[in-house]
Amino acid sequence: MRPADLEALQLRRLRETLERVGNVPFYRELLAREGIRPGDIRTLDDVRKLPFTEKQDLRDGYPFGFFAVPRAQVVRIHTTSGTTGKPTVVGYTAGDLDHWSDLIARNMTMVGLTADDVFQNSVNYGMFTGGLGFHYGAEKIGMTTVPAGTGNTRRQIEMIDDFGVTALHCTPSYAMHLAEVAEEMGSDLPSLRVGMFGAEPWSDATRAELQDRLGVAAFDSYGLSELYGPGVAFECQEQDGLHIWHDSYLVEIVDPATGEPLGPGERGELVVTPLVKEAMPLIRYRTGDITMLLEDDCPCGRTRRVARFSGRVDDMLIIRGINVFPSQIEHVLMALPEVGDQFMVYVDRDEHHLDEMTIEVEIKRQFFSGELADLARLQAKIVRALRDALELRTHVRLVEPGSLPRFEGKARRVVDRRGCL
Ligand code: DLL
Repeated sequence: MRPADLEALQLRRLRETLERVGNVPFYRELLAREGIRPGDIRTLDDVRKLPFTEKQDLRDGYPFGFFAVPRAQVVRIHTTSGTTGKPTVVGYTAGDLDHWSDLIARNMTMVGLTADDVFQNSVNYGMFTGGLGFHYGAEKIGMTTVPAGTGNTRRQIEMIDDFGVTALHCTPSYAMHLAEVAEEMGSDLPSLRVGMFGAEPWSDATRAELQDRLGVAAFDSYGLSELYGPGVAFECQEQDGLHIWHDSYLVEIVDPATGEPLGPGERGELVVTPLVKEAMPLIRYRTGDITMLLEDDCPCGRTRRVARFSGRVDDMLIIRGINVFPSQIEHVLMALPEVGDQFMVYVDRDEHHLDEMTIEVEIKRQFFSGELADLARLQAKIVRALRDALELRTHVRLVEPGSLPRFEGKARRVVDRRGCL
């Protein structure tokens, strides 16, 4: 689309969204309080006149308080994968499901998949949006779809081999585990060529490792249940930033502390106004996810991208006054050749009320010699690499390969025990 046509479409859809949220008491009251009418939105920049919607607002509306259509028109619900309290419920009309699967189909087409591919969907098929979301997108482009779900990893490897699976979708954590089990089984998965990984942050070092061990081109996939699920942003074959479907999502990056807009190249919180959602339209939804708009155009010819996500605003650990994202730790560890696939991070407060970070790191079998001097040298090397990147002294404990937990869905690698004293 020409940029002017795209902007006109976005503006029209933004106004329609404002009309639709009028059916939700929360928004009716909020917009009345702020004195905003749909007619006040004359340009796309006017979106900044609108208030944000926060995750807590959605929680307060549990279960169906944010539905903008009668319940009879809601044909499916999913929930967010929060760990504490009640989840957020998301509703879909038949039109929403059609639009959502269309977005996923576009993403898969963007990375070169067609009806000739065999697709294995190795994520949870329950309330998590990754399962049914990718499933219907894949069927829409006519791929032969294997609804594998998670678990029974050896069987998953057999299916990839027996069915000639060419494209795989799972979390990067589970992809690591699949690679490990395939190696144990002596299969190098010759049919696989595309991996679509997402639902959690992962680094370029992990990408390099997955591409090498699974023999795929690995693409990053981003989304969240509140905005349908996966399909909000996706990498193209350049593997350099994620494209957003601007006909469906209006994006802003804001300073998480002040809410003020940030320009290209400035990292902040992604705020999204979905432009086509019917059952649960939202205004300026604060995703909590940290990224930035990229300045240059992508060689693929599609416009505007965001950088890979460095984590969530609320994932950031503050250790002795220093901000640390778990993704930075992953980046350092995965770039070290001796380090295996898995690590865990523990944060404690010592008797002097100082924060201590301990990182358990699995070492690759060939480096786990049992020679104490070698292990001590390796431990010192890891401590140094972490200190250089994080500007923080950490404790590193080397552990045997296979001893840390494996994750089938999203990994939970950080255990913050500071509140437990
Ligand atoms: O994780 C939807 C999804 C499924 C995305 C499959 C991609 C693939 P939720 O369970 O609601 O939805 O969790 C959404 O996960 O706010 C981010 O914090 C995180 N997240 C998702 N994708 C990425 C990614 C699904 N590619 C939350 N990089 C989001 C970093 C991600 N974080």
